[in-house]
Amino acid sequence: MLNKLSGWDDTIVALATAPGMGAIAVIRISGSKAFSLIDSLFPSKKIEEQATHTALVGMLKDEDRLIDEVVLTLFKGPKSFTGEDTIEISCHGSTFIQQQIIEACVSKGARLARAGEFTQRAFLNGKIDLTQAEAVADIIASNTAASQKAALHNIRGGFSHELANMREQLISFSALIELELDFATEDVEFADRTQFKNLIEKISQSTNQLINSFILGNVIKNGVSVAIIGKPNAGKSTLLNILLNEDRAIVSDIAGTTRDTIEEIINIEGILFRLIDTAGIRENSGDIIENFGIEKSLNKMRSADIVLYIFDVNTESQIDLQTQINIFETENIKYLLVGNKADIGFAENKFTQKDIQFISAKNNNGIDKLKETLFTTTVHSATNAENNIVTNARHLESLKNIAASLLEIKNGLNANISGDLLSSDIRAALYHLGEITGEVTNEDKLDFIFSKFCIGK
Ligand SMILES: Nc1nc2c(ncn2[C@@H]2O[C@H](COP(=O)(O)OP(=O)(O)OP(=O)(O)O)[C@@H](O)[C@H]2O)c(=O)[nH]1
Ligand SMILES: [Mg+2]
Repeated sequence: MLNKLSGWDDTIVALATAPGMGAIAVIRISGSKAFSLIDSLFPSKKIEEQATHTALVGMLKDEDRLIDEVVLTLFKGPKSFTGEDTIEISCHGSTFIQQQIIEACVSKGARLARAGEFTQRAFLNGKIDLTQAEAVADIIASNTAASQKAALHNIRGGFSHELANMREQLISFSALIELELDFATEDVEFADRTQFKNLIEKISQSTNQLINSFILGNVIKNGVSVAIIGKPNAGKSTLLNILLNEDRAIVSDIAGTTRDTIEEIINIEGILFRLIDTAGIRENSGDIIENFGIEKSLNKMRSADIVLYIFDVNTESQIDLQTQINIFETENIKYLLVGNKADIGFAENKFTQKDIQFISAKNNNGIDKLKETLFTTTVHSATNAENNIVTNARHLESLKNIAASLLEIKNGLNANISGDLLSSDIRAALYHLGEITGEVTNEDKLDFIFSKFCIGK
């Protein structure tokens, strides 16, 4: 597979740090010519005679022209991230110097790296598997503690270990079944069917757990959308402001103040929550613009991950509240009930519904508890579990295919089908397992996966 990729033998160069000016910048060069190439730009030491994992300080020169004083860090293949000879040049952070160094490398025979090409080489050289490569992209993109934690776990191979385990067990059974086929005339059974059934059951459970973890994985990666919904004047905008800790939305006692939706992000314990303040919902307000706003509120209500239904405890009737709950239930919308304006005296037993969070948005009462409930209902305690979490849609697709193949195997075992049919189902499951870690993949797919990286990674 390796030599089919175009430009695979080239020595590549790219800026590894963020573009723009900084105190220092790092430029990375990888490939068979990395050492000889830098040798021609670094007169003070013979690079090729240095030990791996050493750092050298000296002047970088293109012929007679001085470029910068730099620190070179040398990594000889295969003991490098890419598995090839690699040099990292730490230079002064001016964009001019960065460009000069990259140009000098290109003039000596390097090529500019494509997005993700360093990580792609690490994968192709067997240094990491695909899930780990994709975790590199995730960790660069992670913007909360929780998403960083999930990506780090995958980079260390947590997810791959679980898959490798499944694969090994399936392969050993598949080998026994294939062996039976060689002795087909003698009607022997090397592979204990009951044991095999148990194994398939166990693997199905792990697969399903991983599939379910995607919902959580998605929350960690992309955050949770929260629509604040309610009648006009219920206190939606007041709640948004207090959650954000700033006067973001206009608050007034005029019903129908908020017309358009307002979206802002807060971070609760490392998870991003996208709060959406909406126009108060009432039956035909008679105002065209307000009606547009109401229409938008209803759409937000249906597309959000969770709805905060906020009502004024003094004016909401028990029946109205129940009608609203029924709508959520029939439309399968996840919701929390928030009784606002609890600072004005009212009898809590006015409502028979359970799990109402009573708050005063105006006086900042019950808000911390509300945040906590919002967090636990959407993220639940699993974020801290050491379970593997699937955050990648490509992995989810393969896992679903694995689950389907496992079901075929299970049905086959129950129907006592012949060994050769069974073994083709096992091969299908193994194929999809390999798809995730990259043992089975094609070039187009690889290019697609790595193109999502940034240059220099
Ligand atoms: N007493 C009391 N008044 C509140 C509380 N929260 C909001 N209010 C008042 O209720 C009125 C309406 O508040 P808003 O936040 O604008 O209500 P809204 O739900 O955004 O209203 P629309 O945008 O018109 O749909 C304002 O006068 C607020 O000061 C509360 O907890 N207690
Ligand atoms: Mg409002």
